[in-house]
Amino acid sequence: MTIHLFGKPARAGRLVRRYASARLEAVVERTARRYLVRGTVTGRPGRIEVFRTAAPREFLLNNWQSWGPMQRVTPSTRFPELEPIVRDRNPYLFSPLPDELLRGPVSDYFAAWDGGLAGFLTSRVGHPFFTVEGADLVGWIDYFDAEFKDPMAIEPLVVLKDGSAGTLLEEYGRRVKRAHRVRINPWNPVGWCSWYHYFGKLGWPDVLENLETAAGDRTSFHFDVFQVDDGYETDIGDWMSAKPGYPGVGGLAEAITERKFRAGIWAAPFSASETSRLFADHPGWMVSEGGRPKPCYKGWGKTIYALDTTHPEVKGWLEATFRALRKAGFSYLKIDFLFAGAMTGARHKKNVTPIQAYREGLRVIRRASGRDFVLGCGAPLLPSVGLVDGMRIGEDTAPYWKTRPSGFQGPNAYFALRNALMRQFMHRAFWLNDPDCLLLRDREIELTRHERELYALTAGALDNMIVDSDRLSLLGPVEKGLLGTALALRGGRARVGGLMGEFGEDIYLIESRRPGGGKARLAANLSDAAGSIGGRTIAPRSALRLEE
Ligand code: 9PG
Repeated sequence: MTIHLFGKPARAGRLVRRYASARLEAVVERTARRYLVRGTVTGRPGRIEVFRTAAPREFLLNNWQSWGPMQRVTPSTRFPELEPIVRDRNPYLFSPLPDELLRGPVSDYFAAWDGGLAGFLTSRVGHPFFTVEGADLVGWIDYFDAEFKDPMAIEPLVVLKDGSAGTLLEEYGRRVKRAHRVRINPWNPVGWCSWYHYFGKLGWPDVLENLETAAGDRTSFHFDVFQVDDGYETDIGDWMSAKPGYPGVGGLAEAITERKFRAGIWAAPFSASETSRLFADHPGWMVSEGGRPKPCYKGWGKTIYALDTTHPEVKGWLEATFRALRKAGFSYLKIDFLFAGAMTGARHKKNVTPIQAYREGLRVIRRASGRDFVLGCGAPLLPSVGLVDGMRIGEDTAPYWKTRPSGFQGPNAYFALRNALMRQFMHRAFWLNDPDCLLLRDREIELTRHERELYALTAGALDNMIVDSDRLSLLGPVEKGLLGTALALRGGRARVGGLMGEFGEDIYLIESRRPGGGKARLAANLSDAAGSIGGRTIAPRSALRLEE
């Protein structure tokens, strides 16, 4: 692989580059199997080319945030061919980069293929990404319009060769872990979440009913945490104010902790809706453009603005809000729509990149949350490493496999599960992976029994977080048994084979080294055709446990 670094053939040693308005100094270390590039930049670098090589015929592309895909692409894959999650209304959701860059494939943070990987180890200041230019794969760091008076460390780049894409991703994961000194929370949660049965219509009686059911059968449900999702709050931004019919945010936590569960709550802490009290009281707290709050995205039928996390009063408010939630009794905090904190726009602090601003906000939440469990969602991935305990690593699951009965194409169980397989290398390296909820019910659902089993067993074999989202009274012995089986599969060191299509399109093999020795193997067929691994046939959309 011929490599160019900062526009010239790569060689070990020091290098200096002068740009129109910036200066870069770097050190390139080289060993037989890798390059490591570190350095500093001063001035106003804008978008700088770091890396260039011949584009591989196929590679694994990664999107910058939780809900975006990781998927196998070719250099000619066009951006709109990517997963059809609701991106039309909210283009910003999928990238902090301007539209003209998004016509071809854009891979954020890293690109991996059989035989090679190029990946940035951090995103603390800049946004690192890869594009395809003609026949080249090009790695960039975007510094937006920030200016650095003093030398600023660039995001280190590692280039690895020799090995399958899967093996190289695991090595990249270990290096990212080391670069952030990540400490993995010893508690790998098991819990319940309200969203995928009740969605926004969650009422207080629903909460009580499920609490009673969970508390009444602890041996089947095994839940440590009971998490109330979106639906309890009066508006986006007003997190301490529960809807009429609820006993208040404090009463909600109390009802849960009284029944000896950890209480979990959902919030979108960097978002404020146009109708919220937060926005009415503090329009000056929002990221702005032309002196006015800049709309960030549409949601809940409203315009949503992004909080300026560099503003001292916003930091004070974030700190106070999370301390208040914990004081009320919550100790599991699902923080969602976090990408809003990294929107481009004008902020109180000048000369910070959107990524620095995002991390300032997330650090406040991390500090205010102490040792309680923080679950990131809708979050820029690499900038969050080291600041959250768990992370959603795919888009939302759904009570149907690919298409809604209405024909609507959007988030679905298939995309969610595929991302969990693709991003397994992040598990216990970046954080604990949240593959999104298990849906086990056999009524009020479009998933077949095999599809539900496939999801649950895969999440278990991957050793991921396990959170069920059902009306619990709908679960019978079979469904409860499946939850138990999924949980029993956890606890091993799991790796995924098949990321480059080795076993056929959308067929994966999970190999899990058990703590006491021995290996468990699960074949996961996400495709619509039968497949085979080691002579065993695996039916479409189903999982098969292979003997040790
Ligand atoms: C609550 C939900 C759940 C879910 C989260 C997140 O693009 N969109 O319009 C979009 C809407 C909702 C969404 C993701 C994307 O889901 O992932 O688990 O908490 O919010 O509103």
